[in-house]
Order: sequence, then C-alpha cells, then structure tokens
Amino acid sequence: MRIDIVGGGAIGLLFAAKLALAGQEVTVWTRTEEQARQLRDNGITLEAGERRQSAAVRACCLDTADNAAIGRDDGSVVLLTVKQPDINGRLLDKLAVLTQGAGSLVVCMQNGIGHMERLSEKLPHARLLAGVTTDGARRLSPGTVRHTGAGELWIGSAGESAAHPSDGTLAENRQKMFLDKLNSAGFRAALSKDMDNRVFQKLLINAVINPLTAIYDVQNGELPRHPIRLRLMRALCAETSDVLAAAGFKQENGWEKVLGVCEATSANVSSMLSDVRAGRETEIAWINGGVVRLAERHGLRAPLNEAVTGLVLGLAPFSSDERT
Ligand code: KPL
Repeated sequence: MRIDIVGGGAIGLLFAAKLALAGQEVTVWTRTEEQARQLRDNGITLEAGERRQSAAVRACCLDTADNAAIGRDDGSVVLLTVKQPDINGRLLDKLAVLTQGAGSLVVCMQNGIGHMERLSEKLPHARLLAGVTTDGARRLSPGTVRHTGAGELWIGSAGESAAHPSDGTLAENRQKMFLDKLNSAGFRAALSKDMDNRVFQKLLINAVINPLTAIYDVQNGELPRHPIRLRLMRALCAETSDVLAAAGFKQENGWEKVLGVCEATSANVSSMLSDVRAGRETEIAWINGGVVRLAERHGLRAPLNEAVTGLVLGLAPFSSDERT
C-alpha cells in the first residue's frame, strides 16, 4: 500500500517518519522544491525524548510535479496535513490526480471546518475521512521534527462526507489496512463513528485557545493565568458552545476540556500564534470564521467569534506598500 503524505509541516513529517521507520513506502509531497530535495537527500530526522532516528522517504514538490508522476492507477492513501489556507484550487487539482485510482482514501487532518465540503466537491471519486490527532509535534527544521507528546488519532467519516458514496469494499479495506499500519508504526489510531462530535470538540478547543493566544501573544498554559483573559476565554467558550449545540453537537464539559488542553499543552505555542509570529496566513477564517458561518446558518449571531476573527486578521503583516 502506498502512503502519500501531503504537507511537510510538523504533523506531516511526524507521520511520514514513523511510518517509514516501520517499513512503509511513504512519499512526502511538499510545497517547495527545496524541502523535497532536502528530504530526498537526508531523510527525516525524528527526535523523541533523547532519541534521534533518521527515516528515508521519497519526496516531491506537489506544485511542480507533472501529473504523470503524481497519478496512481492503483489508488492511494493520502494523509492531508497541510493547513487550511493551503487548500487552494491548485492543490485541489493536484489531489484530484493523486487520488484518481479506484478506492483512494484521503484522511483530512485540518483544524476548523468548511474544508471537507470543498474537498468532496473536487474529489467525488475518493473516500474522504476526517482525522483528529492529539499527538504533539514541532518542526525544528524542514527535515527535522520533534515528537513532543504521544496522543491518539481518530479517523472516520464526518459532515457531508459521512453520506459520501464510496466504492465500498476497496476503500474500506484500505482504511482498515491503513489503521493497522499506523498502529504498527507506534500511533494509537482507531476508527470513530462519532467524528462530527470529535471535529466539533476540537473546533471548540481551537476556537478558544488559538485566537486568544495569538492576540495576547502567550503560550497555551499562560492563557488562563490572567483573570481578564480567563473571563474572555470563558465567554468565547460559552458562545461557541451555544453555536455548536444549535448545530447538533453533543457536548460534555467543554469548558473543562479547554482548560485541560491549556494545561496539557502548557509549553506549546499554538499553531495560530506561530503563524502570526511567522507572518503566515492563519486558520482563523476556518476556526472562528467557521463558527460565525455556522451561527448564521442556524439563525444565531456569534459576536465574540466575529471580534476575534477581525483581530487576528488585523495581525496580518503589513504589505510593503502599506508600510511606506
Ligand atoms: O491544536 C492546537 C493548535 O495549536 O492548533 C492546540 C490544541 C491549541 C495545541 O496547541
């Protein structure tokens, strides 16, 4: 079974390295030629605790590879690890080629909501699954990743893709085989029949922690340590929970879970704060922007989600024209 990992960020490198070390044939599809060349030449260095291992992988730049090199007639298992802003028309066209073979499977690991609909429109032939992981990883360089915490991976159908027609047995067999391979590679991976709730639960956590850590420029653990920040966290959590409840999300102890993640990932710089610090586009439009759109669909308003969306968009670096 061929495994294609799309995206050379922390999660992409972590999965690629561990699967390759377990003997799987893995191809990493990167955004830049430079990273693909480095991965081909030196492999991926995986750090975990005091241990450093090197994993050999195939690597190619997805944007510049020609379609003949991308297509897999025998179908593919794709782990889509790129961030939301990278799911653009060009990437969707390339994914359509990568998954053209019968029984292709795409596991989507993004934060936020809205992307599964776009992917299912463009990839009607592939089986789309949502993936939610609590494994922690930090990319130290384009070829080095640190596994910062072992977690769990849940995969399964979600949203409109839950009703997505598939070719049944072939894709389902691949799904089972893929889970086996993930578990043999040391991940704790399982199939979930409750993915919508898992996706919404992750959305609630990201909708509170990500924008506020980015706005206040603090690590996850520092966020609740200040009384005013704590008040804002609680208010954003309550508003988001109400929207998710209106959308049918069964929730239990949402607030406690948000605080638990702050504690468990206390030394983390959230993905949104890292994007803001690096001047990259953030996932705000799919996290809090996604909550605002969901609220509208259910006749509600979500003013705090709107406010943090505006503030994080305002943190985008000025273009050189605006600076002068
Ligand atoms: O998923 C995360 C992120 O940073 O995107 C959390 C859970 C907030 C951990 O940092």
